[in-house]
Amino acid sequence: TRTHSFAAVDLGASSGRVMVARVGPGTLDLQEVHRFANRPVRTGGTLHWDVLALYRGVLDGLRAAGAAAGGPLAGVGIDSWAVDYGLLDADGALLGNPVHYRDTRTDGAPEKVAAALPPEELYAATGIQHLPFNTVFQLVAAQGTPQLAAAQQLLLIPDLISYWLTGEAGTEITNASTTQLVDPRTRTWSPVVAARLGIDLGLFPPLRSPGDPAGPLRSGVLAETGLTGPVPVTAVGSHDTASAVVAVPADGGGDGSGFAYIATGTWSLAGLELDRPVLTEASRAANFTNELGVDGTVRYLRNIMGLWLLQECLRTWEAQGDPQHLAALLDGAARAAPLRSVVDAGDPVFLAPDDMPRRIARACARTGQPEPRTPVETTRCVLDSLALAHRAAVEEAQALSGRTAGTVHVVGGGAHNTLLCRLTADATGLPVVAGPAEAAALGNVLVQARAAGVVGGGLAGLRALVRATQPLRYYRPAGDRSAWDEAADRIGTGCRGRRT
Ligand code: LFR
Repeated sequence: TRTHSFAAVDLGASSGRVMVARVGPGTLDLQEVHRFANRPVRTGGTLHWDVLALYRGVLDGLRAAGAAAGGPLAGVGIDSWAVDYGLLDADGALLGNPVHYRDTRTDGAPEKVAAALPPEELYAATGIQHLPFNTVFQLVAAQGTPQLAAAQQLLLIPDLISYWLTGEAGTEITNASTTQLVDPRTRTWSPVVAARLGIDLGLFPPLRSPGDPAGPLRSGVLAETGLTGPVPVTAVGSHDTASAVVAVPADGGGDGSGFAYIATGTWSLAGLELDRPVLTEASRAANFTNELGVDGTVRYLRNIMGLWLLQECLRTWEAQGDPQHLAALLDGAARAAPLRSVVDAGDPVFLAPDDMPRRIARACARTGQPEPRTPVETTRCVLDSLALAHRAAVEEAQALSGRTAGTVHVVGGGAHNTLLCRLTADATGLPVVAGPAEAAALGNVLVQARAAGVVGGGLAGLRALVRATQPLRYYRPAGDRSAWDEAADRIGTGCRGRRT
């Protein structure tokens, strides 16, 4: 059988990569062809994304993709982190560098929004968890700035890259849902929310769904990358988490008990796939989100601070002249005393870039636990805390949705982290299936390949292809579950969201 080569552009908070996959019936073979750093830049007190450096990385990656494919490229798809955007003027020129969601410009914006639209109503209309950096808060924070006044169009990050590659503008729906301006029941904009907050929905180009054409690469892009046209760009689940969930290797044919997933990386996104949103007050209180997924699904999940906690520790130690090797730290952490101290991995004190080991130590002290003193102890504290937060999210998602999960799938970069996977199995008391690590890129190419008619089927069919082709690792839960209950009690997260 013939295979076709598709390129996936996957932009993460710390690095971007371009991957090429050979896809055909029974074949899914992914290769990384280019990886580049994503280094935010602070100017004038504002933290920005260096979006032109990212675009250059995309162009370099597409050139490498063409070389690796050794034939025509059958398509390109783009996914990235959510919520952030660039503004364009009437000529389509970018107005300023997109602002990073970890920037402090949204301080005070949630209070301003709440005054115009109470959180209960905002949740009932959008089903999106409260994260202080949601696009609504960024837009309200930007109200009155000359840049927003001059803007004719708003493009979310993957849509901006797509626009530069093709000259055609659209708003992909899975990522649009993270703006907190979309109604998850109708899967279109909520005019009521926008009107109440003074947000002009006319800034957004028309909505697109995963699988929709997004235009061919422009001739200038073909010339710059050495690719032979035409090369179609296809809308995929352009929110990286939406693409990652497509590639969860779950067995659709099961016994009625469903699966939970944890998409790991800078964040851990832990929850369930549903066919309709849960918009109850209990769900809001537990801060669960109803982001839109591929094929009409809902990603019912909670954001957990994720491996950002560890990345930011590594950056701090390095800056303090005490650089650490991740492999050695994880080795040490695996042998360190378990559950000595834990922190709430959902606590917004960890959101902004800053001295992470100190913030972790202080959080431990505040809750009457021993402060981790060495990098190994801090690493163990982070991983125990993440596993504890994974457990809470998996359990509460089931309780709030009335669905059950018999397996936990860990996809994304954390699937390589043996200790994190083992602790997640122990904490949840459920078997963990770890992999694929490059779930976002795989979900990206699978949606393209299906749109091109190269593979068929619904999500179950795409997932069967992932299961049959990608290496996976299995972890059986072990140990004493009551130790995790006791640790959760120390930080008061054991029953978060189950209180009403
Ligand atoms: C993960 C992710 C999360 C989103 C966060 C910020 O990469 O996309 O899903 O909440 O980044 O955009």
